[in-house]
Amino acid sequence: MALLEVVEGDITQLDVDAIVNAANQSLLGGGGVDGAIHRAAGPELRAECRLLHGCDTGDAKITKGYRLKARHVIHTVGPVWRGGGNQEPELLASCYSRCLTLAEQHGLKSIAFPAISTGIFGYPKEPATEIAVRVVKAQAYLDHIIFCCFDRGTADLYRAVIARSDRPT
Ligand code: AR6
Repeated sequence: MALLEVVEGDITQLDVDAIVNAANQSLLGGGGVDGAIHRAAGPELRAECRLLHGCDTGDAKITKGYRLKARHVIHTVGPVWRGGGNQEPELLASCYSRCLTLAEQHGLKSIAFPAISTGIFGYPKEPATEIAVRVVKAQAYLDHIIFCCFDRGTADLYRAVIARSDRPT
């Protein structure tokens, strides 16, 4: 069972094998955590992303980490929240599982996730957190998984959802 950790702070500062970027389909940068990662990694990241020709919602692609402490960035495209009846839960779960699969395929043992889709893309935080915790707990390859939360409220929510998921049903 991997170590599951909740960290409050800026994902660009983490020293892990890969940080996950909550990107958009262009993979060419944006606001939120995407903007922060591109600023911290430097222009080489955008240059590599340009070669990837975008990414579908629910899928993920990997690049190097350039000026980041993290060795890689796994870019995933979460769903835009449109009320919940448009495959949003399945697509969000697919983001987490595609990131974990890519990490495994590249032999990576530690990964940090932001709260994908819960900022600009508007996914409600609690159901998004439940999906993140469920998918991550089902994986068996990585040693260390961090949920990197930008604020205290999000970190508290992750801790509560993890505690709930640890209780026998
Ligand atoms: N470290 C950790 N978490 C962060 C950071 C950071 N440096 N900055 C923001 N967050 P968002 P989305 C949190 O909007 O909803 C971009 O323009 C933030 O508080 O970054 O998937 C892309 O290009 C929130 O909890 O991503 C897309 O167009 C979480 O990260 C679009 O936004 C995700 O918020 C993607 O929207």
